[in-house]
Amino acid sequence: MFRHAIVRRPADNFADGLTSAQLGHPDLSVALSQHAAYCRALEACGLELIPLPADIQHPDSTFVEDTAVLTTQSAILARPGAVSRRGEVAGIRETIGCFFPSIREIAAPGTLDAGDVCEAGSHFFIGISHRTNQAGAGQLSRWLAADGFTSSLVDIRGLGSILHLKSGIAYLDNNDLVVMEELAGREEFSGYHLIRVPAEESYACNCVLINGRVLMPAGFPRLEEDLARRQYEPLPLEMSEFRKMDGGLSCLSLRF
Ligand code: CIR
Repeated sequence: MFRHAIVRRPADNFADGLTSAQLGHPDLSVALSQHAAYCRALEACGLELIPLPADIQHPDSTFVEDTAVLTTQSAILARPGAVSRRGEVAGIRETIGCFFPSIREIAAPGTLDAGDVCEAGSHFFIGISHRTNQAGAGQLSRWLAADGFTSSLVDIRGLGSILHLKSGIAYLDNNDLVVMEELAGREEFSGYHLIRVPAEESYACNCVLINGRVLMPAGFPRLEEDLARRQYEPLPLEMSEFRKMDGGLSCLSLRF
């Protein structure tokens, strides 16, 4: 059960953020209305929003999920792999300070983008990516173990198609794991019920279960039907402008 969500509206220079997607230039006004609709959806799921002001110093700062791993026990601040994103963490530290008495952090030489961290009940999958290195993953794994959580590493560096582990998997409930085709055969996921997402719908793997609803990107009918058939309640949201910046749906909020 989540109660809160931290969100940060896109800054005017949102389009100057990092991206490898070749989907064109994002339209700020469309991004703002998609962001507003996303916020309304979070509220409809019963979450109280903690809205942060746009941060012009950090064009990628709307992707708040990457800055911290929040568990039922503690908060671990990330150390983003992209230098241009490191400064985003300070604002999040301040925001979560009043909610989490103990805050830990990933330290150099470790790097970790929390978009590489997928919570699956009491287990966490940690992606080793071009943003998250072994040192960062190892530190996180030790902090999680101290709180009684297990974790395992999933190396995604060979997959050119995804930025973060959570671009390709999402844990829902009851051992159900949404997974992109390229990751479906991985040994790491063999104990789960896999909800396989066809290649043409891969972007929709990044969905998130919030208090009974599954927020997912709009325009991916096969996954939407599959989720509905499994008694999940999909709530599709337009994400086109965030996708242009390599952003998934989950990375627009930090839920706890
Ligand atoms: C970046 O490259 O860091 C941002 N433009 C997108 C980050 C998206 N984060 C995520 O999917 N967890």
